[in-house]
Amino acid sequence: MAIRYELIKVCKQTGARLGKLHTPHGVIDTPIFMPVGTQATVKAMTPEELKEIEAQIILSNTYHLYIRPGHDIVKKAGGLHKFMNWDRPILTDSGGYQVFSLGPLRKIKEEGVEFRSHLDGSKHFISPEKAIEIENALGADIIMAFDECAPYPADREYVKNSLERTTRWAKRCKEAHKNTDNQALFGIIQGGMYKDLREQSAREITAIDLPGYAIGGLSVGEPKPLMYEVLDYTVPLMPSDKPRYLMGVGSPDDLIEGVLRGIDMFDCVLPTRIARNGTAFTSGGKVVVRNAIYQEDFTPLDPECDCYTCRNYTKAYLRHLVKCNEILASRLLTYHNLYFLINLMKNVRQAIMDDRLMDFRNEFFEKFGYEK
Ligand code: PRF
Ligand code: ZN
Repeated sequence: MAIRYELIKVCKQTGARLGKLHTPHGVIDTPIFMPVGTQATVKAMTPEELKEIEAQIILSNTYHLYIRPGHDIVKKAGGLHKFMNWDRPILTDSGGYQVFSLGPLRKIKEEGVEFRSHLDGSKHFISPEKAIEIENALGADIIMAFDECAPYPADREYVKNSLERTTRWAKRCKEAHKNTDNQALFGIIQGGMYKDLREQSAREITAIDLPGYAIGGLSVGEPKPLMYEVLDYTVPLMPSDKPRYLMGVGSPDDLIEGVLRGIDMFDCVLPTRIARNGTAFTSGGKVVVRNAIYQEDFTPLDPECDCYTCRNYTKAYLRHLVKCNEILASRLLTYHNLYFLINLMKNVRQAIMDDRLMDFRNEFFEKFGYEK
């Protein structure tokens, strides 16, 4: 077994879980937020900086690394960890989601997905077996099954077919995955926004014995209350002795709402992406740094934040960098946003330890400016 989930305690106020995930590259505290490093780099951050902000695990993408530089090259480099100089845990997403996002560039068949590269239009085919072959070559600690994420909205018939195919593909992934001692394969539950289909998918996917399970197909444009409702009835169908991962979710409110419902792992491009367009998460809510009101604001981005950016720079300076399109703006804002979410999760874990996660949620929402 590549990984082991250790349940530390359950919050008496909410039922949220505090745990540890033991992996070949170290132990992860859960609930955890995983920064996204799509192309074997968390954009604008060195691995040393990621360690400074106490990132414990990062996510990378099978599709992108397959297209460029090619998984054979990464394998020759000694695997993804060595290639990118990151010695802590890595999770690779299977490429299912990325390939499906290509829209007209792809064709779904029972055997797999035919698509054209977003770079040069060249033709490729990824099957569940191929996805696992690529993920085995990359060598991440946790690898995701090749799934299909239905769009939102989608009709029942479409979602049912797609979730049933996802089940068949998950079985093929398990069959193809040989490196089980070093890499843990997670299954992905689909089923769109339909209760009975989520139940069917959860039943089918968790019947395949795997070291962890994820919920896919959420945060695809549906209203937040609908996502929370799907979590309300899906998470209880997942085994409590294994990690539960909510894919592609990472706004501060969604992280807290997800943990409240029993989720242990999250990833999202949101903090790094909005940093690069000049937006910061702060304890008082989102700050659009470019805004003219910060022209002469010589206070830190977030007075309550202890990160390198907030200890050393003012909003006026950051605004100047953003307006000039300076690389440092991206670096400093990415550093802060990731620090903010990692610190938020640290506080969430402490609140679970102290049996006060609901109080923490309410205080956080009040300050951040979310509606209760
Ligand atoms: N499947 C996979 N990766 C994903 C998703 C999914 O459904 C999502 C959905 N938000 C994000 N990333 N394989
Ligand atoms: Zn900061």
